[in-house]
Amino acid sequence: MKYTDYVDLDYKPTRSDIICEFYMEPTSGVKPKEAAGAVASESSVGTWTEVTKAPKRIDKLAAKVFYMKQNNKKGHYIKIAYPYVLFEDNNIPQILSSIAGNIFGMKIVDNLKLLDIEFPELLIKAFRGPLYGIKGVRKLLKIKNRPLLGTIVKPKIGLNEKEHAQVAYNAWIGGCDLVKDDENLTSQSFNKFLSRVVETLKSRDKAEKITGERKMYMPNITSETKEMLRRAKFVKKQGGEYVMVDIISCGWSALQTLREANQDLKLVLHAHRAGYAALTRNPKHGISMLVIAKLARLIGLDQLHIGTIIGKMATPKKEVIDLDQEAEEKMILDHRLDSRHILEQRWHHIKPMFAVCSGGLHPGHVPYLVRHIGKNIIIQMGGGIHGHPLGTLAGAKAARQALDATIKGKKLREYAKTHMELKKALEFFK
Ligand code: CAP
Ligand code: MG
Repeated sequence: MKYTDYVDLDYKPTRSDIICEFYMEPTSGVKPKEAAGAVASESSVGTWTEVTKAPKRIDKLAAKVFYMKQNNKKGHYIKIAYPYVLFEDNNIPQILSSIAGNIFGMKIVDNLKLLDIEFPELLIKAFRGPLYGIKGVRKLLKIKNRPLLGTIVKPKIGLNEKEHAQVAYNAWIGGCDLVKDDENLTSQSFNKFLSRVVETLKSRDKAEKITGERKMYMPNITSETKEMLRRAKFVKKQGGEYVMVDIISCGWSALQTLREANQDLKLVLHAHRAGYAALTRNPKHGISMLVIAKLARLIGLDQLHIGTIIGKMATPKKEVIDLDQEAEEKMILDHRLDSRHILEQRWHHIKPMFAVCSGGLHPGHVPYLVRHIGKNIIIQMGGGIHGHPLGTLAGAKAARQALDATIKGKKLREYAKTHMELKKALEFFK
């Protein structure tokens, strides 16, 4: 088959096809159909030249470009349908090696970005999805429908175990529901994982007694896979309910192993996405955050950082939170659009996932986040709490006051008149 044989704009995908949408820029001198066919060929059964005497039946396994729309002078949106048999059930690495593998490096395209994957129910059935999901987390925390408030212990690195536990304690007493380790804190010489977990869970138990609220600690287990499982088991044994993992650094295979182990561990899995922007940030090349979010939900993490639109990390608005018209139509293809962000939309048996908004946030941002992303979110502030002029305890109080005000429909400035910590925060974080 020649590259252009992989293009069939009359093809109607079957219910069992996997459908991938790409943004593609053919290299100069190459016709769009030739480039699109090359992407479909290389990501399914073909290569740069015909294979002599290949069994004819293999042509039936070829992926098909069934949609092409020029989007600008060089760029095209293309959709490719892949026969389900090309993929192995429950094997994310293999799926990505196909539809997100060699094709990014092909000379025939100058740019290529995998924007979305629509999985058929046949493939979705092979995955467990989140163990807790939004409902399970809310039940655990006994928080019915307001956003959850979290913080990241700061300084992100350098505190010893007791100092870490003290910062966490102040954040919980001030009003945070969740406290997490930062993405690059694991088990360094100055702060060993095991003793940090013991110290911080002791603080957590004290904070629960004093506040009468459930408080959760999310220790970062990111490490080699077997070690990660050992650390998760330790957390469970110590009475912890959560672990956090850097999903991009650990890799999809490790996440699938962790999710399998979690059938017995029954921990809430918090997905930090450090490193994601190496894949997603270039709007013309790489893999979208939407794809990363779908894979994380399919595998079965319970909570995922998705950006904040307003914070310090750049997250193109339409990718995961505000679906634009075309994206909304696409969403309706595989499930009814019944919410504002992809992680909580209905998806066969796969439970909805909590969206985590974090990165450069402070109490003044709370109304905007709730207005634009809804209540099924976790609002996390690191510097926005520990950078408060009166310190962590006041910072956590200010964040909780901002959340209380928003839920009560009160303007922050109004509420700040009777809540000193929030007043200070609004003055300080301009
Ligand atoms: C936030 C954070 C998170 C970012 C990651 C940080 O701290 O701890 O890792 O939120 O970005 O290290 O930057 P601040 P994202 O609140 O002090 O910014 O959530 O977009 O993946
Ligand atoms: Mg961080």
